[in-house]
Amino acid sequence: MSSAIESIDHRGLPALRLVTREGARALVTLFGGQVLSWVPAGGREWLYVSEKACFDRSQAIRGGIPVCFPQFAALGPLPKHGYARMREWRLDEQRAPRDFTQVTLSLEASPEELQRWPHPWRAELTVSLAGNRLDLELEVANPGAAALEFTAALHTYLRVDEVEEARLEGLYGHEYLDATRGGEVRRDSGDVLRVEDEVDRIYRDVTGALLLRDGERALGIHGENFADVVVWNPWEEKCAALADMPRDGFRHMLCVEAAAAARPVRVEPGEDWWGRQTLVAL
Ligand code: TA6
Repeated sequence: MSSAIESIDHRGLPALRLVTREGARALVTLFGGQVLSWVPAGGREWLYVSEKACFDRSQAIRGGIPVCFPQFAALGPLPKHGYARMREWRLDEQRAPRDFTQVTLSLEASPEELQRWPHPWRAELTVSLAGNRLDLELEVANPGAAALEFTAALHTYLRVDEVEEARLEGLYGHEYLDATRGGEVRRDSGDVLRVEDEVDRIYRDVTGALLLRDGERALGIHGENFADVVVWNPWEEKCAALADMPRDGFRHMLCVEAAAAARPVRVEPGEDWWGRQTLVAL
């Protein structure tokens, strides 16, 4: 098999199927610029998509890797998690040389969005698939005349067999804002993060790599230029309140997000910024 990119229809949405020579696969929808599936070569699916996710563009797709931009969560005046996850991205470039496949999508502020939030921006998302590795790079340019300030996240829904058995390593000792306690600042005790209740945290200034253990498999997670890591699991009650999640959905997902949330990113006129999340199946 050689590396390839195929344009397909996925549940009524235009999408791209990426494959590599070694057998890694990924699926990206143009709606949301959203990676919905990633199977590393010789491995199993690492992304969670809810079986009740909606694909009719009336709401964001629950799962995969939504792009939250130009606002993370409700940290500003825009709709929750910004505009990008509800917009149709454009395919700008695709490459499938021998050992990897890569697509670049782009999006810019619409006239209606500019009326509500008068800060022009242009975003590019590059998805690169190779062997056991998936890279997402978000680049944001400021074509305007004033500084652009935004928050953002790659809101990665990871699939786990049973979340109570999963272990997330690498956040020990980091301070976090606990959204389940009104944003209270707390610090981790314990060497691994276990999810046994609702978790909604912004870990600040995380520079090292994280390791997620899920049964016999493990995933390396690394962010660059995204200062924060958000960890989210809605747990039983909040999951039941989400119409696009099955009741036991929270047991099979854990969001580990590369984010710029605690402090906005500032981009001067004519400048740009990039941030990346890398997932490596081990
Ligand atoms: O990233 C965590 C978070 O901001 C949570 O507070 C939770 O609400 C989640 O995102 C999902 O948001 P959504 O709008 O997709 O339901």
